Amino acid sequence: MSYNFKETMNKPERLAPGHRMCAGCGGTIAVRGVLRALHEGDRAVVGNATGCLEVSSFMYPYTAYEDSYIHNAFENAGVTLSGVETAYRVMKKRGKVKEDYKFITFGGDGGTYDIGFQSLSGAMERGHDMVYVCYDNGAYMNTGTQRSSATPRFADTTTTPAGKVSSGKVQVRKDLAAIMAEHHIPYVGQTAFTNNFKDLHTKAEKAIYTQGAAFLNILAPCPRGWGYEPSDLMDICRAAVDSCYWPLYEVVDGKWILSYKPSNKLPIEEFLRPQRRFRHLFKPENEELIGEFQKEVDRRWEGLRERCQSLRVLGVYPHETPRPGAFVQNREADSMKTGSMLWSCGYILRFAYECIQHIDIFLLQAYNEEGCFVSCITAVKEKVI
Ligand SMILES: Cc1ncc(C[n+]2csc(CCOP(=O)(O)OP(=O)(O)O)c2C)c(N)n1
Ligand code: SF4
Ligand SMILES: [Mg+2]
Repeated sequence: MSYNFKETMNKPERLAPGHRMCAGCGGTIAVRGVLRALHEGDRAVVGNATGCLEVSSFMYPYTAYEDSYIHNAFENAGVTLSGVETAYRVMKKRGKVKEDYKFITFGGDGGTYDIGFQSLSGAMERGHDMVYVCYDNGAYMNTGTQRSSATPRFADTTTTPAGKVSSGKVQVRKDLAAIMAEHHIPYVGQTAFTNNFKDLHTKAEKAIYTQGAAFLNILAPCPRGWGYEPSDLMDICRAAVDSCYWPLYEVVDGKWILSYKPSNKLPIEEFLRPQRRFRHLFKPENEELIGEFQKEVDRRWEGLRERCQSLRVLGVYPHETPRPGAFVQNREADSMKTGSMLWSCGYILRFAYECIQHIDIFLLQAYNEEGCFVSCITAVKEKVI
């Protein structure tokens, strides 16, 4: 379904106001965004590992959740919801539950990358019909910004203080979305708050409505721990994505798909400079550390692009999911537009095959990421040449 910002934002809130998260907290925005992707009328059971989100949105007997909610320890957020989902399936089979439910667990990066990793891994591997959502603010924020395995290298945290003897965290961050993709589950998505929340909404909807286990990793900036003005949230997210520090991608049934390629890749300084946790990197004696940060970002970005192996197809369709009927109706208007979409080779061939059922000749030129012509696909009726 196409994305309508106004309609989406006007949906009734399932995380009610009145909770105690900080103003401008990325965690809350992530949760509201995911719950908004539930179709109206659908019920959900929400699980939540301990962390800022849990202590601030669920203080027994008060709750900010409109849906059923289970507070979990760090260690068992994944497994708790997998157990509930199993019980639900059994009760449904026996006719004891009539309604349809969705199962969504939220965890911070500390609770997900580190302490709850084993129960998350198990739940995903067993293939429960649930979504695990990590809101990644890159540290144990609730207890005072201690480093986690999601904390980026060189970040100043209370357990990796930058100063005379240290330049902040020593290690690079773990790539949890990639690790989850290696579980070969049906859906993995990595997203952030950009483009009017379209990427977040689309991926959350896919994750919730994909049958089987799904994992979402959401960049959730924390103004307190990162050290920036809450009003800069969207700029920080944009810089994270446009510098390729936080690439937007998904892995659908094992197929890696890049959701967005910046036309003008920003230097990493644009992401680092507005944040107090990286302030020390801008001292003259630390200049080379920014270069090291950049190298790591570039290395990972190249690796991701290789995994996605997508072709850029010029000539964009106004619809998110190309439909042959629409192609026929809009082909003239489309050919006037410029832009790009990233499609895999298999998808293009399938698309060509579908189109040719409706039109006589299908002609498509494919370009690689550098804009070089790669190949031309011509299809005449039911033959793809
Ligand atoms: C096993 C265990 N260790 C430590 C704690 C203390 N504790 C509560 S919240 C928290 C930080 C959670 O960090 P994260 O999961 O990243 O969520 P955030 O607070 O950043 O949103 C910690 C360490 C705990 N509750 N349980
Ligand atoms: S400390 Fe950070 S993560 Fe925690 S509620 Fe405040 S802004 Fe959100
Ligand atoms: Mg955290």
